[in-house]
Amino acid sequence: MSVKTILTEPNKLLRQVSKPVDSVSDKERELMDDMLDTMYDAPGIGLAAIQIGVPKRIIVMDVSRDEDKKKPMYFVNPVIKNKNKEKAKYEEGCLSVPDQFAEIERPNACEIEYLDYHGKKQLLKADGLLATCIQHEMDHLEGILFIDYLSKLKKSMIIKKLSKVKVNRKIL
Ligand code: GNR
Ligand code: NI
Repeated sequence: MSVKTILTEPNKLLRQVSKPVDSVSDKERELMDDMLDTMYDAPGIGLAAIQIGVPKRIIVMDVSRDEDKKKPMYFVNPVIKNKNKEKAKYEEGCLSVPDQFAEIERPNACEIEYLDYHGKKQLLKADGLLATCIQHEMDHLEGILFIDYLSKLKKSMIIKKLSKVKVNRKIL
């Protein structure tokens, strides 16, 4: 179990499409453990494997926001089966786009089929924050970031800011 470095925009790896996992073995479970450590350390409510540089279709989440009652969730090869036609707006942030937030509109509920920590097939009905977060994470598997939904101007301003922050970090 260890905390990994989270990649931040601009970084080409974040734009890679992640590959499906053949089967959930100890190697994948070790990765999921590291992802969960990294997510709690950040702290965040979700993390996709590509955010620590691993292009596999694996996501961890915990939307419980309760230090004492942790509810880790693991998703391998998730597929959205059903999206609600109704939309909801939610103020989103991303560990790979540090300190930037924007309201993003997405289907307010969805159904996801996936393999769990033990490789067992599961179906989950999600709404509210859970639905928002799983859709945000599944975008990462396609190389999509929430800033891609903003206007060209807003997006380029954010990327410019993040590039400057990176340069400053290297100098200091
Ligand atoms: O920690 C996170 N919070 C969050 C808030 C609103 C919508 C999505 C998220 S996911 C984010 C962690 C992250 O970047 N996951 O990829
Ligand atoms: Ni994110």
